[in-house]
Amino acid sequence: MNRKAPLKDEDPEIYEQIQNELKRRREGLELIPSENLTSKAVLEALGSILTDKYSEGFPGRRYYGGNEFIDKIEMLAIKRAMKAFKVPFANVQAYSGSPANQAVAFAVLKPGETLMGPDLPDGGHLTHGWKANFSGIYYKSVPYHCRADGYIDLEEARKLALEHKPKLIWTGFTAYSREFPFEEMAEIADEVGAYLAADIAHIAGLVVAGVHKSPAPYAHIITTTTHKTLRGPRGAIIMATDKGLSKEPELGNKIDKAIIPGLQGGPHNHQTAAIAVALHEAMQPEFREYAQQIVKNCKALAQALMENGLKIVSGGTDNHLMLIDLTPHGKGNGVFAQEALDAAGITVNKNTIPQEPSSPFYPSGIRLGTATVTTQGMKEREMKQIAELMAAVIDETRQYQLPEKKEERTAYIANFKKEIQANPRIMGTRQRVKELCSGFELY
Ligand code: DSN
Repeated sequence: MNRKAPLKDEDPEIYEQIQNELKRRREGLELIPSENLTSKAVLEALGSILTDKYSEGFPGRRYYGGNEFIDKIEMLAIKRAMKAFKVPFANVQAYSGSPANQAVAFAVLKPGETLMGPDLPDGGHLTHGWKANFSGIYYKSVPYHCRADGYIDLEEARKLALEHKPKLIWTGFTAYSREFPFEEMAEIADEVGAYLAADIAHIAGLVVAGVHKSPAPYAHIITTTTHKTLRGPRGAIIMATDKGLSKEPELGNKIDKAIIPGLQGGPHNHQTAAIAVALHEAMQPEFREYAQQIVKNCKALAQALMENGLKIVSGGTDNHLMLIDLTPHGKGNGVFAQEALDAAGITVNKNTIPQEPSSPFYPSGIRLGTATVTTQGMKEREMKQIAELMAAVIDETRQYQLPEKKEERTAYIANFKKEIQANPRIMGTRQRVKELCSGFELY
């Protein structure tokens, strides 16, 4: 072992797989809406010596010595978060989005109390109350849904809130392509005296850039990851708004305490520094243009996909993502579309659609977004090309239908994958994807 050797000499096996991943990204289109490409500066902070330091506690009150500079870094991250999201309190220590949401529940609920959140198959997150998650096990969870047209069923949400009187209501989705109705959800939360927590993980970059309405005037608490449209490292921020602090002046302290000693130990200081860098970048004028282009690209892609005969949930998008409803091809066909697109070098994820007729593991839709390709510099012209490439690939999956009998599915899908690899139209598309990507730099 040589502690000073570069990775490629010290651990060639890991180095090789990183190079393979880089090649995969260079030759393909990354359309997963929760991913992005961080800047060199973010990567530099993330790969820095800060990873070595222990600093349990908060700036000015740590359990370890030697935190003079760590304190400055964390304060910069906190101040930038407060400025970017226009809030009076921010905690930047949650390791990622799920722990952030867990900390919110821990801060404002006692075990067994009631929370209400968007149901997972309708675009909610595991931590919004899903039955197999801590949020649905340790708390009484009341899920609300989307209507068949893809929009949130606010009438149902209000009815459920009045009936169950939740103490915490989540708004915010991982697979919702329309503007989040913060104002309407706040009316419901206020009517029953609940905390309203807005999980803006997906749209955070759009909110900072002013391209999506901010939840700050409406919610009491805001959580976000930092690696989606915000284009930072993996990580999270928990914020309390003015409205939140007037409901509960101790809300910030409660959130801090939920993080440590409640749930976590030492913060990841390299991650905190990289979050600070990403927030600095997100407040530059170029980032606003970037966020505007994400949405323009997404609308152009949705329109072109519909012109190519595909069905988009809710008939379009207001943000960075959309869902393709594949039920016209068959129930549970998301798995075929994801695999075939993967074979063609187009990365998306299979996803449930509102009122899903199949299951989360074999869903009937795919989810895609434009944050990454926009970072690469692609515009509306490329979105039209991507739509044509995707439609050609999805067309090749029409002949496949998910077997009704569960025990037949694994073999059927294995055979489908084999046939896809030998499909000339899909392999031809793979070549065209590679050519398209060669004109756009990743890093
Ligand atoms: N896994 C994230 C997403 O893809 O949206 C949510 O946590």
